[in-house]
Amino acid sequence: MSTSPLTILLASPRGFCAGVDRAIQIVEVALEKYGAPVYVRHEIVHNRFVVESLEAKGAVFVEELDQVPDGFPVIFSAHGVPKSIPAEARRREMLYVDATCPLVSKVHREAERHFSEGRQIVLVGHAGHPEVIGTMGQLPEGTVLLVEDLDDVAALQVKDPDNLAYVTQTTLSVDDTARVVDALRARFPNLHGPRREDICYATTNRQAAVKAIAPKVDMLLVVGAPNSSNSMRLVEVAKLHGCPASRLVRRADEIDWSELDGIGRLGITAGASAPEVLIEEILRDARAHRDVTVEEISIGTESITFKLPRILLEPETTA
Ligand code: 0CG
Ligand code: SF4
Repeated sequence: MSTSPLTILLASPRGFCAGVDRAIQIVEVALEKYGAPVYVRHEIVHNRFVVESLEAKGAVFVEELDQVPDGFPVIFSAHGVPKSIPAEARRREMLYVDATCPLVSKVHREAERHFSEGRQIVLVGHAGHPEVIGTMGQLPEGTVLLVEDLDDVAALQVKDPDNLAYVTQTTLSVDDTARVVDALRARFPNLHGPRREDICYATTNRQAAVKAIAPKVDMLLVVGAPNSSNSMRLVEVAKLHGCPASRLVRRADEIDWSELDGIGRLGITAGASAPEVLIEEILRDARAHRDVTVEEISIGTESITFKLPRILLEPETTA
């Protein structure tokens, strides 16, 4: 059987970031330390494969704290939680571990600092995303104004234009956010906030890697989940930078290889919550259908790692 050649360009960096790595490790270490079940509020990261692997080890995923019975440990997902959640956990004397990414916590502290300095805060982000709910929930209800796009900036009503600060979601499109922040600065020249935005290194690097590959391929697959903000942004970036035939795939079994018959060059990347084994699965299937050559296109390396929360490192005290 002769198979036609397919060149796969693999983006690098791709896949797990330091915050995702840490969050998954938190669940694993908590399971070892406390024993199953350990409850997790919201998907620890936005990936079904990760969630199901942890479920197999004894993690139980819920959406709200009131679904966790008294007396069991609970972990908060990497996306962050409103202040009311740990407050409620303390009230119920629950043992909780916060797996919020340190780069999301940094944005929470920025928002709090601006608020304590008397500024009103604008959050650039996507309504309804758990990170946005968590960041807004760092401050009293109604104090953070959410803007999603340029129209929202134009319509924004603020208390005092000279006493305004902004923060952003960490997983946005770098280019779209630059436009929104420019528009904010144009309307409010005394706007306080980061020089550019609060988009994390992982989001920035994965978008840059996609920009390097998109113009060179006929189709680009982003391995990730539809509720993963950073993954969905990679699909958009690829489409805007030379590869209109870009799409999200959750698993290898979603790919119909007969549809790829005319494709000679295929780009592949993965969102920050998608494990590398899902890419390996796709490469294995690709080799079954085509004569594959893999080239990795790297725009740089990442070396950042985050420590586990202290509570997991301390020996368990017995009464
Ligand atoms: O990209 P978002 O914020 O939706 O999260 P995901 O779980 O996909 O990845 C990084 C984290 C946390
Ligand atoms: Fe942290 Fe960025 Fe990873 Fe989110 S995508 S967990 S902010 S490093």
